[in-house]
Amino acid sequence: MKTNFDIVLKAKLDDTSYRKIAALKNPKVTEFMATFIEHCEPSSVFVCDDSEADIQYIRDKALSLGEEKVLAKSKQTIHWDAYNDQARDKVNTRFMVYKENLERMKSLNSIEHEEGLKEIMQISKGIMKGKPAVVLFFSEGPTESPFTIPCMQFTDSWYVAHSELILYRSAYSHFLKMKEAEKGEFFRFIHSAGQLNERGNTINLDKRRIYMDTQNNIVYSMNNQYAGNSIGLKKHSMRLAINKAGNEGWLCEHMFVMAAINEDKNRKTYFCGAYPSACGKTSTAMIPGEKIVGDDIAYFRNINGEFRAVNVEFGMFGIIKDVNAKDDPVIFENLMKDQEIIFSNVLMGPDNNPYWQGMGVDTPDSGDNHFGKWQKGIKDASGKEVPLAHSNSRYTMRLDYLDNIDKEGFESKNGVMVEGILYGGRDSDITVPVEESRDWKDGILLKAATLESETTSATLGAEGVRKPSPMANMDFVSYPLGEYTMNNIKFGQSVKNTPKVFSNNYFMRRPDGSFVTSKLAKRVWLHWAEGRIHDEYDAYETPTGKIPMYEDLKALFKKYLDEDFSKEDYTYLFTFRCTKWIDKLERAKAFYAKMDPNTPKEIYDYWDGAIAKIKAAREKFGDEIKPGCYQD
Ligand code: SPV
Ligand code: MN
Repeated sequence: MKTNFDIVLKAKLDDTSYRKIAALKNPKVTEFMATFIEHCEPSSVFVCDDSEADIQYIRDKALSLGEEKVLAKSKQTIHWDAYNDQARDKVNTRFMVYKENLERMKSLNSIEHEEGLKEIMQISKGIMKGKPAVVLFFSEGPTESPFTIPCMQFTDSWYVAHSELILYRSAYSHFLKMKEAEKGEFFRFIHSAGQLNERGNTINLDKRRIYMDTQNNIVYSMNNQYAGNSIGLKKHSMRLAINKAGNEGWLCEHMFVMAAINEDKNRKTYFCGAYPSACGKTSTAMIPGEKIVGDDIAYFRNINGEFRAVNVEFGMFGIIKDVNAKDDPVIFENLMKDQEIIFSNVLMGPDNNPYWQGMGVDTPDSGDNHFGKWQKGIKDASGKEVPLAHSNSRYTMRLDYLDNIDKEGFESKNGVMVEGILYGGRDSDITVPVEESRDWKDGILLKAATLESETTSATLGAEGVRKPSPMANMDFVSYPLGEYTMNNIKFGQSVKNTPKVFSNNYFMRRPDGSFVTSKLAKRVWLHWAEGRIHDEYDAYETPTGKIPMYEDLKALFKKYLDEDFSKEDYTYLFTFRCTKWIDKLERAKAFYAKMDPNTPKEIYDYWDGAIAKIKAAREKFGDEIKPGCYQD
């Protein structure tokens, strides 16, 4: 260890922590720690290994420092973020880009590298003064596997540390075992919640910055606490991984991993799925009767020619709004148990229990929440009524608490072989509930790249506006969209068992505005896709893919939901709407042109080909083509 680093570390680490770092014999770890100890000036630094004792130390510290409070059930805790720190700060999240790449990264929120570094170093100078900090080691994906990305987190938030210990696999021993050649290859995260008020919340939100250096694999996150801003291992790491994957020929996707279970046929088929927020991602991963591997982030690798995926995470950071006994029985039941869960930004009632919107129980009229002392009807400084919990309030929980977890897939070092990919958007009148793509490229360009979500009454602004959301990944794609889309195409074509690609849309409405099917119908669409993968159903052609036949769906509705699916609903749901599809493709073209002016011509040519095909179909069969009435 360099002597000056050694002096810095010895001044802030006790003997045990110092020995843990020395044992790693990793100069990059030492340098990172010493640099930010000197710069951020924490009062001490605790080094966490993989032991239960260390993890308990962190849980206790989050409580004694007031970042979390114990709830009525003693293993459950609650944490509040500042009133204006309740979601990802998109404006202040930027990529640090070297001058020569600024043009290429123009449409992604970027800052010139030197300028960004100067700003973030200024903001973080002495930011941890008087606060104890902690250093932790994690793995994205299973440890010691072909998927592993080792990560190091340095933070002064013990809530962040605690959350990460629930959400990721601890990997101090992985770092211990690293071979010399591997020691420089890991992601580094430095975070500070900054100065706190008496409630333990970040004061200097105007200086909230999240700066990502994808070239050196470091993320600097300052003056925030909301997990999407503070937790290095989640969306910061994801942006670094997307870039790394692009350079190395694999993929990091904003997807769940799950297994569809066909009991009659005794088979298990793995699916991954991307859905923009509020389009059914978690509820698809949690369909009753199926099995979950992960709900948010997946890595895909070609392993011996197979398309294989892992869930990057170990836990879930789920939206709690509308989780109730009826709609999400498995999660709800777990949230009611006395087990380790961090509730964030919900209400702590007078009985010290957590309460949230859409919980399906009577909720108290007062308590403590992200606003402070809360009473029903209370207004914030801008005169807006404060709800009992924020709509982005969450629970942080290990996945292996769930009894529908697919242990085999969850624990597999080589991931699972994926046979189906689902891209699910939200629109009330275009995309059919399930449609299979002709091939992989068609899937990426017509299903993934054209994904859209429609604004609802729950979001600000006008209702019914279609917002493009390619691969449901736009907030995290860390290099130009056209290149990323081409890498998606290439990856699927590089494997032997290219998965089948399907689109989903759970939100088709009748002209009177009512939904055509119940929330449970997603199980039927999934099982039709499962059957197609195993060559079981015939399908009708459409200009954009293949759709189910009525008799097959009728049988599936009966089998899985004991419902009689009517021919009228089928025809309405699966009608191909030519003009609407043409408009959708035009929106995708405009979005790509805006987001990446260098999008390859190949992509636009493909869409123009699809548009020409739909126009020809419209000529021949009319604007609305009923299922079975289209021919190529
Ligand atoms: C998402 O917004 O996609 C999330 C939550 O999974 S956050 O951690 O805020 O990104
Ligand atoms: Mn997510």
